[in-house]
Amino acid sequence: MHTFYNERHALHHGKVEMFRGELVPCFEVPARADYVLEELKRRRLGAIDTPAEVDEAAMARVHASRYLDFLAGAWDEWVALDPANAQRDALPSYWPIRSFRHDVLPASFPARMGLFSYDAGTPLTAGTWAAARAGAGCALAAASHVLQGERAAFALTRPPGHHAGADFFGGYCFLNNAAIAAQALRDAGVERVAVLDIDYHHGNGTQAIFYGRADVQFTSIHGDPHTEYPYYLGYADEQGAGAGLGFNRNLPLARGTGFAAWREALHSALAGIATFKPGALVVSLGLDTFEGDPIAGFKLATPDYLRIGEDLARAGLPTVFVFEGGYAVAEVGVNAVNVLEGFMQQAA
Ligand code: OKP
Ligand code: ZN
Repeated sequence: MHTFYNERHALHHGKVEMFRGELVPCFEVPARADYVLEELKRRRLGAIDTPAEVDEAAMARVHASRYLDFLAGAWDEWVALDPANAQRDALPSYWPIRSFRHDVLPASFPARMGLFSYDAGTPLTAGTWAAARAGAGCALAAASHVLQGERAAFALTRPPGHHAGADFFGGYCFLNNAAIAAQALRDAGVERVAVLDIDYHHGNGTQAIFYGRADVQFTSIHGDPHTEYPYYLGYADEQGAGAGLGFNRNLPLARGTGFAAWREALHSALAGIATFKPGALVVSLGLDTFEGDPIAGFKLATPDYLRIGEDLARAGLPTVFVFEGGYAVAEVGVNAVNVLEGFMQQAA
């Protein structure tokens, strides 16, 4: 399987995230991608390419222009507030919840940080924009590769993307790589695209982007939002709206769920995807379902990821894998590559 990777991911390196009243070291670190890359090479999974510049127009098919403009200038605005900010990550402190206006773009940078975000755990750094754009470029290149007739491709992206909405960041995510890939597949003529999100956390951004649409079906297996991040979305009764009604499916599972029950949910998800008869599948590939993950609660073991890859291959669809979460850093490479290798062996 072909991998698309850009070393610019490492330009996004947050120092701290707000957690329970204190600033703690970031879980989403560059080493995550390094471990996956090393494992891909060690197991000779296939060619590893770095795409050329990202197609801005493809990003703008998913994200609002005022949000992209904000991201492009955010670091410079942060440093302009105080030169000493160059040594600090930018984190939001204010959010316009119910009863506040969202149409006015405040001149204040901190106010705009809050307008375009939903948590204090997602630091914006000097290299965030460059890294996120490079990641989106990898997702687009993987989609192109599949459009050219390849069975599958892998976008090794970070920061992750599935929590990012059309105009907001959060959950370590800035640009929604999976949504950008799905939209590119649609724009290239694939009539129906399925997105399957198997990260531990509900892909609230991806869901929101496609919630009103019947041409992109979103399915997610994740920790029950009653207790798990992102808390405010990901419930089973969210089935889509308007034309999109019936094209959104959430399969929340209790914290502590092991592989047998998780795999039943996967089979149910794949059955629903088959009914949709998509022309392509985008997998938001989070590995934080692993039993050793420091911020998640399922109990999948390393060999289980081979089975997941095999099950995904049995869907028989052209498949774009997009890397999302997974914070047991030393194990994330083996677990990710197990999915890809299981897929390849079953697809062969
Ligand atoms: C991103 B992805 C830990 C609290 C959780 C947000 C989790 C974002 C996960 N300090 N903070 O879905 O893997
Ligand atoms: Zn996650």
